[in-house]
Amino acid sequence: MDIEISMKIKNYINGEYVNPISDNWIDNYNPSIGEVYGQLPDSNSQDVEIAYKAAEAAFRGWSETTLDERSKILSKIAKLIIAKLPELAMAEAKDNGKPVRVAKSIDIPRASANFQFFANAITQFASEAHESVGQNAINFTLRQPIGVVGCISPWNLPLYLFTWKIAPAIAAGNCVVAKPSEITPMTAYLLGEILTEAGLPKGVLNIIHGLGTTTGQAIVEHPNIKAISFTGGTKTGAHIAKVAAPMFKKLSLELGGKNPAIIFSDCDYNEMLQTTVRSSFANQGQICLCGSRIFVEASLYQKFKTDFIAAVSKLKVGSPFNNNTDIGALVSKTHLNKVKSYIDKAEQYGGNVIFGGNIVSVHDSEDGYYLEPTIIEVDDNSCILNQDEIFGPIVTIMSFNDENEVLAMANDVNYGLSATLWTNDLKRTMRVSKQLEVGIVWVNTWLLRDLRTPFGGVKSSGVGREGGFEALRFFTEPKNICIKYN
Ligand code: TXE
Repeated sequence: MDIEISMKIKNYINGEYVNPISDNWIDNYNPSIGEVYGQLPDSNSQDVEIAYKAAEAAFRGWSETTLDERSKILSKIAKLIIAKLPELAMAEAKDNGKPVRVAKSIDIPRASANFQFFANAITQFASEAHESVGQNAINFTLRQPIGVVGCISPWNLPLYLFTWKIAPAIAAGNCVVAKPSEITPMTAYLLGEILTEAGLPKGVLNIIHGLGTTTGQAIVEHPNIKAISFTGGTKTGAHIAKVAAPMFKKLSLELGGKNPAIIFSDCDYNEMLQTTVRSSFANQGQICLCGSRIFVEASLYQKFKTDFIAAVSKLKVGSPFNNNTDIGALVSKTHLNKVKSYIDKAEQYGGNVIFGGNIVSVHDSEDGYYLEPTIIEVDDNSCILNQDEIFGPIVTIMSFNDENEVLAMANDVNYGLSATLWTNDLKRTMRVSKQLEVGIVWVNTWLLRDLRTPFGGVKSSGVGREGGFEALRFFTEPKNICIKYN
């Protein structure tokens, strides 16, 4: 695994690394220094067709491979990811700008866990039988793999989210044409050699690189790719839904979030404070689950404001390769500009920047895309700062007076992915959790993940659920078989 050289990433099709047909390439940036360090294929619909054909040819064999054999191969992939953890973590940090410490402790272990989890889950996945009593018939449900499916993933948690889709897809017996984000293609590229080493049959998983509007679009438009699992922006998700709907494709869309963190004065204060710093700024705030709207009960508000600023001021912005760094580089110059534009217009949008807000110049990495963690005080939840998904190291804080008021504000947004609730009142926990319009509620914690649970959102945060058997249900087609027996 050589990631040091300036290199050309290749597509991984039918178990081989290949150049794009057009021989067109896209520059790949290292956001921590703002420089091009390699290139990736600018694949087109011909490349997608070749990948599709390889997947189609592999499908019968793979779908008939025993669960035990599939499970063993997935486990082997999981082990090889761990064996190559240091190189993969370095590659992720270089490609994405995230602290290598975070890639080592979160991204890469989770990519491995995704394969290990579905290696186990597929051996436990079962379907239902219904005896039609009095009619001498038994119905049972076959859950068959769909065929060739498409998986498209974003740049914020590159290998973590890429594998979150492809592991259940192949565990369930499908073959895959997958596209990582063109902004962070490196670890998906490196996965190719792991798949080969693990003995995954050729064609089962094909990894194509390129732009969303060409490569991604070609996957979504392909008439025989029958299901699309997508994680990314809400606008892109809406576009994909529009393209896929007339072809009646199965769709799973995990989109943006604008998640409330609701803090009641009876919470465990220190734990809440520590976790809220993390839920605000982990991964430079570039996680769809980050709590970007913080609502604090009025009686606690001033204390929280003071302590939160003090805690955030201790976060170190710096090179992803420095072990003390808490906040690395944002993923791209375009993204940095987008995030910064909200800070520049904060006042016009009804906010007051009370901490941070500036671009940071990091020694020896002056052209990298660094931004201070930023806290903006607002007093109206309907302001743009509380309505748009900014997806960077920015949070807003505001106070509330009672439960009904905060519930109304938490729900008054287009998104509905997750919410965090801080309270020790059990009755309130249940009342509020039931009324929050989201797919996930964390109470007195954040981003505590059990891979068996349904994962996804409502409203503009998406359609469908990933995780556990939900993912295996998505990647299979149920067929009812009714047998009359007399
Ligand atoms: O994502 P895109 P972008 C949010 C975040 C961010 C915004 C835009 O707010 O600022 O989305 O980010 C592929 N057909 N999230 O523009 O474009 C693309 O190549 C098929 C939230 O970078 O949605 C990439 O592989 N595919 C999010 C993937 O879609 C297409 C994580 C995601 O990129 C396509 C990232 C098309 N027409 C951004 N156009 C989350 N939910 O975690 C693009 N793609």
